[in-house]
Amino acid sequence: MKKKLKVEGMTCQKCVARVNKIIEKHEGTSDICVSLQDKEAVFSCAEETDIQGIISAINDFGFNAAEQN
Ligand SMILES: [Cu+2]
Repeated sequence: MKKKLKVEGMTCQKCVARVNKIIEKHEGTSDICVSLQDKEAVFSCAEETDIQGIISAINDFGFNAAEQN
């Protein structure tokens, strides 16, 4: 399934790469696309993907992530 997260607080491509890496590390994710301009992260995920875990991990880095439909 597709997932979209609103991610506030990214200021440059390093932030984008960081968020990308965090999502990538979580099980079941693929086709990750993080946009600085749109302030969002779109990716495919599986049943076992821990979306709340991804959100917390992103927030731990000082960004502000929230689930979006
Ligand atoms: Cu940055």
